[in-house]
Amino acid sequence: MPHTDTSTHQVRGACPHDCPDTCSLLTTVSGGVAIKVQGNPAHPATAGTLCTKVSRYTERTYHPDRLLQPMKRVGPKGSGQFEPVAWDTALSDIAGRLQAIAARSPDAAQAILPYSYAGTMGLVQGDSMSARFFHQLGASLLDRTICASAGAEALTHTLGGKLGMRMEFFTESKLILIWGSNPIASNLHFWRHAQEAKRRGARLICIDPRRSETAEKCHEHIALLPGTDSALALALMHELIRNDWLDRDYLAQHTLGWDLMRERALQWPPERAAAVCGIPPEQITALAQAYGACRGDAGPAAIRLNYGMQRVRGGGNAVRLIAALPALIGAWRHRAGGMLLSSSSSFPVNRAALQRPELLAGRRPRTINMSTIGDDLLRPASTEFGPAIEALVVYNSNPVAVAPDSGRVVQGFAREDLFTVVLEHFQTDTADYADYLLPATTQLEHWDVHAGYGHTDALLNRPAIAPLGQARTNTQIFRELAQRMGYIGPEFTEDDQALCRLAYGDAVDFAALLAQGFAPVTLVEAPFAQGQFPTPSGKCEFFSARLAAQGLDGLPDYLPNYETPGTSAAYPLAMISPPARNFLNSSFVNVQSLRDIEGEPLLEMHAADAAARGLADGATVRVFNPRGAHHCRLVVSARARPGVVHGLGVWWRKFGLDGTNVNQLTSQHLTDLGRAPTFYDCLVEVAALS
Ligand SMILES: Nc1nc2c(c(=O)[nH]1)N[C@H]1C(S)=C(S)[C@@H](COP(=O)(O)OP(=O)(O)OC[C@H]3O[C@@H](n4cnc5c(=O)[nH]c(N)nc54)[C@H](O)[C@@H]3O)O[C@H]1N2
Ligand SMILES: Nc1nc2c(c(=O)[nH]1)N[C@H]1C(S)=C(S)[C@@H](COP(=O)(O)OP(=O)(O)OC[C@H]3O[C@@H](n4cnc5c(=O)[nH]c(N)nc54)[C@H](O)[C@@H]3O)O[C@H]1N2
Ligand SMILES: [Mo]
Repeated sequence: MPHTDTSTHQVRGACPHDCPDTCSLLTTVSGGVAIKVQGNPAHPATAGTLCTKVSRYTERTYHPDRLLQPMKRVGPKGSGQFEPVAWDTALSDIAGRLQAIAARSPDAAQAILPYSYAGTMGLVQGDSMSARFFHQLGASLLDRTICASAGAEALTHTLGGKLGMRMEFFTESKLILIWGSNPIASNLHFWRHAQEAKRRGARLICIDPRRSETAEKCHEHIALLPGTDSALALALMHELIRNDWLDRDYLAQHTLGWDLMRERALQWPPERAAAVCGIPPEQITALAQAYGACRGDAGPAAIRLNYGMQRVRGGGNAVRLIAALPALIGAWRHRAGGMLLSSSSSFPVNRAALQRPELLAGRRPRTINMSTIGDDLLRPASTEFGPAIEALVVYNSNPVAVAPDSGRVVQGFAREDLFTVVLEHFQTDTADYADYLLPATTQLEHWDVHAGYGHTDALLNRPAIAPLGQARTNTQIFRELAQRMGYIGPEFTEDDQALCRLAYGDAVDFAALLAQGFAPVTLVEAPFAQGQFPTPSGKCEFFSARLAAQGLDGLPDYLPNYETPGTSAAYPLAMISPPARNFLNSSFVNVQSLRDIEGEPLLEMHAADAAARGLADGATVRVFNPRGAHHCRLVVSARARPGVVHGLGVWWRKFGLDGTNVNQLTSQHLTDLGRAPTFYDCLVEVAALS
């Protein structure tokens, strides 16, 4: 039917992407078609601006390659050949396949694995009806470690949760350490506050192996080797102690284990750390002086820590040490002092109401770590592992592109005996391996409610347009699967608006969400000014009895990378693979206007490393290590320091020169805390492609 609706109106929504900014969106709809997506000027954290990616949201939504009907595999596994199939046929067949596995024995459903991450951060389309469905089924549980769990666990064991400074108060800080974070690319709305602080006279110091877009705009850049942040933090403590730049009163009242921490830090003079970090010792002493000078009225000093620095073996310990620094100088006394990695514990989300874990009814399915999906898909049945994985249902994630050690991941997905269902917007690298590929709605087409991990406002997303083609919401797909499986409880028929209301219950004003699209959660301004850390001791825990009880070191320490620069003659270069600015993990890689900006998969390398290998700028190179090889374009760049190369991610493999991306090189080793991947702990060699 042709559209008869010719009106133009604006709909309030929320950006669904995995980014600390969680913007409030205004979508202009004309004649039933979304014609523009803008930042909501009424939302203080968004302030009317969006990143380049999300301002292209209509290009993504109406992309000619959008999946608009269910598809069934016709070619060999992985060939990406499909034919259209009716929804009813697809859903009945999928339900039948899952039921046949589950029917074999009381715990046979563990052979089914749901695999999802944060393609949408929406609490409803993220994991609500899907979780209910898999709980009722008794499928394997998923350990969602791929991004943030090392840092999350570290914060919990130090400060008591994913809590910290409020983003807007960074404008009042006198010194801002931007540590393992590239806000211009990945946290744009924070950068606004940092710039305002700079205008008011604050000093900005960036700690990052790469001379990022952000690093080049700070007053100083400390280009340490990847995975050496703990050594730097210990040496900072050393200098603060040696010079007595301490807030002794704060340490005495509000911290636990200071004597032990002090003793350990005193083993780290700047010269020792400098050798580990690959930087001059003077840079460390100057940093300590700047930080120490911010005690009392001369401050406050703030740290914007981000996830980039925890993707290495010792990532958890590094976050523990950095999160402990503000206590040494009493920075938490001020609302503009302290640190922020994630604010997500500030949100009173009722996950149990959304996900209904009680549907497990006493069963205890095993948990599979999403970061080792490569190995786990290839594991045979055993008493330790349980049954081999026989069926995989993927939604909100693109593991074939984003999970580490893709050679193994691809081998697993290519198993002819694996039954794979993928819910997607596009035929991604993962979708290529589907047996059934189901078209999902985008954020413009469904209801959702959001928490964030940068600012502290809850958001509501109203649908702006009707679902395109035959696309269905994730929730609707799981409601219909549940019905075909014979799950008749009322929890399997609840609609999306009801689920939106459940997410916060009475903890957030839903009327405000409906009226303006966002509502702040209630918080104090300076969370730890009087201590009151939500740890077991109520203090900032240098020493964690909980970690010690697990047989781990109760005190944080420097743990060298699994693949430490300088330890391998064959693979002398450390490779990190932070995001390309115009992609969001592997999302947007297929949006032409954004891919045109990024060009092609690139490897940034310092001129000295290029010269030593006889490589010229623009050469096609082979990047390799024992796990595999990846071909891409070399950029000889001042962004790289000697010994470190940057393979900007996360490209779709199918857009790569040789059908791979950087994850062909990354490993399945896990972090010290949180069982997270170690994407930036990766040695490689680079050669011309002959
Ligand atoms: N444009 C864009 N924005 C994004 C994303 C995206 O893909 N694109 N991804 C989103 C997601 S899911 C996340 S988790 C966040 C990620 O954003 P961040 O948490 O900021 O993490 P990264 O971008 O991985 O890395 C940040 C910086 O850390 C540096 N780094 C790498 N290794 C080390 C190290 O060992 N020590 C130190 N000190 N620095 C290191 C990198 O060079 C990079 O410049 O951003 C979100 N925002
Ligand atoms: N080498 C390297 N690898 C990395 C990283 C890195 O820095 N370097 N970063 C890591 C990090 S921090 C993260 S968070 C992970 C991210 O990995 P993922 O969470 O897998 O994120 P994306 O690659 O963006 O893929 C999300 C997919 O979900 C789909 N999607 C979005 N909304 C919906 C929806 O409503 N319904 C359905 N069914 N699908 C939807 C999108 O189309 C997209 O294909 O990647 C990790 N991988
Ligand atoms: Mo992430």
